[in-house]
Amino acid sequence: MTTDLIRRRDIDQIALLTLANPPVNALGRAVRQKLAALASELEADDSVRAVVLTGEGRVFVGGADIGEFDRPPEEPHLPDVIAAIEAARKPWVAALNGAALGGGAELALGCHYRIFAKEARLGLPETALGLIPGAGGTQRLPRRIGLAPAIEVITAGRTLSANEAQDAGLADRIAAGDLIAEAQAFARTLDGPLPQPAGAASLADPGPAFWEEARARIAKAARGNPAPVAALEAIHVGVAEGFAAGLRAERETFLRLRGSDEAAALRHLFFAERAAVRPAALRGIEPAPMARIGVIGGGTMGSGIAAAIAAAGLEVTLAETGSDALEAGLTRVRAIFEAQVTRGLTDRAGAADRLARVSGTVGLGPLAVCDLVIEAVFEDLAVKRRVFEDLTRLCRPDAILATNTSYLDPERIVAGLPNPDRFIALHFFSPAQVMKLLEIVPLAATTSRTLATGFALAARLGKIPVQAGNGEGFIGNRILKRYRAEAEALLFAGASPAEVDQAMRAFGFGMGPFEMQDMAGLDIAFRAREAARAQGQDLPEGPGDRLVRAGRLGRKSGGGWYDYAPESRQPHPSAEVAALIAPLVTPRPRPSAMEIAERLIGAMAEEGQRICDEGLAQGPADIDLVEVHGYGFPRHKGGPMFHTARKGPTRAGGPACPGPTNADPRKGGAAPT
Ligand code: 3H9
Repeated sequence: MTTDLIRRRDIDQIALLTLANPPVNALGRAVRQKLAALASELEADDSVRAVVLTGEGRVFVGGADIGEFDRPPEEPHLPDVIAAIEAARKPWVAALNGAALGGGAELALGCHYRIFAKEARLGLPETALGLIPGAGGTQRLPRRIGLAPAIEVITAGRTLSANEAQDAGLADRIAAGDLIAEAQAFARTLDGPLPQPAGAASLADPGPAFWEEARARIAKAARGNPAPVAALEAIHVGVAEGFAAGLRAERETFLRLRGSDEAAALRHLFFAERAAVRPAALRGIEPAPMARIGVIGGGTMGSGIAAAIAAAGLEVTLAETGSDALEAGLTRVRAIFEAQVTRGLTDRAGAADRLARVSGTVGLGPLAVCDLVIEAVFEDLAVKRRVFEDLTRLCRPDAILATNTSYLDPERIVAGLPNPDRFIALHFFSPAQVMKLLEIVPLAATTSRTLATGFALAARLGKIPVQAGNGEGFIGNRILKRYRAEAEALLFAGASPAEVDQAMRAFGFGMGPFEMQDMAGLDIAFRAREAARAQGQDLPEGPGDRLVRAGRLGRKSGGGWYDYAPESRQPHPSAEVAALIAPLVTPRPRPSAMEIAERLIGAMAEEGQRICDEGLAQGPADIDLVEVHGYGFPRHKGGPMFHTARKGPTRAGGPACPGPTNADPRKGGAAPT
């Protein structure tokens, strides 16, 4: 009921308003209506001297209701509600019990005073949704904390802790104990004139060079998302033309971006990511404990998985076959933590704590005490099978045993072994301490408890879990195979590797398919094709095969799809490759950059649709999550399924997936694609 969305309780002439709109006290229409009504009611109520505004639960206000952004804006608009509060003759004190984000931060900025709980924080993450703050954030924040810090908070979506907010002059105090009691006591002391509103301050214009440098730097970091630069422009208007003009520019830009493809794509991912973390089918199912985890194999993958586990605060034992291999694995783990210190992801003490949670063992014996063991050894059926035979003898019958295989059939790895209910495939992506994606593949006998443990591990490690059926390449590598085949087909149509790569960079990928193959090495996929041929599969000889046979394995051999000067990562178009491809080209109009990108994305979407039709993915949104979090698909394009459905099929046979919508499927809307 709307009357419950904000509770009012008056004590000693101080009105306490508690926003109670779970899960995050979002400022949906009914909340805005209620807040606007309360603002005028309180203004007229002579029994009230001051107002304390807080939120129920762990969040102050998580922002505007993102679910409303697919509909036209509805009155009362948030900027007007905030303006009414700011213009009140009585002091409003925001008591920040938790995160104040987006519209929540703007609401707090519109109040006359702000008191932070220790764990409270304030941020404007709108650009991550393809938007800019739309209720005064681009104008009030710079006037409160200064231009340069505000530009960083807004365009990079950085969140300020309570201490940082206090240092920046945003927090009037940080509560030492009971936030509400302290805020009420603070409100009782207020009887002088109200502080000047943010809009009364003007900002010195640092001049054109400042804005040009900022624009270039922010555009580069945004990688195709137009929102951060648009936020900068709104701030600029406010500096150059004043507060009122800045607010008008902000509102206009916010409304324009709200309807953009990029914002729709980012909202789609927002809801898809949250749906992926808590699958409805596993609600109420208790996962196995994860007090101690074992990882077998100290190579790049195993050491990355061990580092990710330790970084999440869990104990991990890394097992190898010999002491040299173990030492090499532990050295890799140490190097990962050192790199994290260099990049500011943790400090020295944090890295030492992480390392202290990693132990090593030669042989599998000490893994007997583990609740969960993840195997990441050489991609060879017999080797992996032996590991699982040993583990089933060694571990408790209820310990969860996972394989990290990419291409082998996990059923064959564990066939006939006892207690098959606890086997599962957990497919990490390299580097595992960085990549967000975790494909979770239940086998025929896997129970819900085992599956729930995979999801619980993902949540603990901060990964995005996607459940995949047990088909070759699961979801991601199957689409990758198709993507690469289409990229080669484009060569036959007359495009050069450089043109294909350039088109995909322009689309928003960090790297094109040929550069990527050169970096990873062409020989791995070649060996897989040769193995398939040996088993009788009819795979025609492609240009990739010819390159490997000519000794061009990628960067590591000095040449692949490109030439590389010794010690250089810089690719140069290769005459040898051009000569090799030339006889295969069928003369026809060469594809444009846009056609190249659309063909490659279309191929991904087609394969994704097939995977859905075969029941190997839970839905198109999961295909998008795999591509965005595992393969560098640009976030602001939403993933191949979202992009293709929004643009419509571009060629005959394009995927027939339902049109995308951002309605949250769990709230009665259609599925988000
Ligand atoms: C904005 O404010 C624009 C304004 O500038 C201008 C307006 C004019 N709306 O993340 P969680 C749902 S743009 C609707 O797992 P946590 C979420 O889908 C907004 N729903 O929780 C999930 O639903 P379910 C700027 C929202 O405790 C549930 O809440 N704000 C919203 O780990 C729990 O979410 C942001 O970008 C929302 N705003 O983290 C902040 N937020 O339970 C976005 C969440 O059905 N939100 N939901 O799966 C967050 O960052 C986190 O949710 C937060 C809590 C840190 C608040």
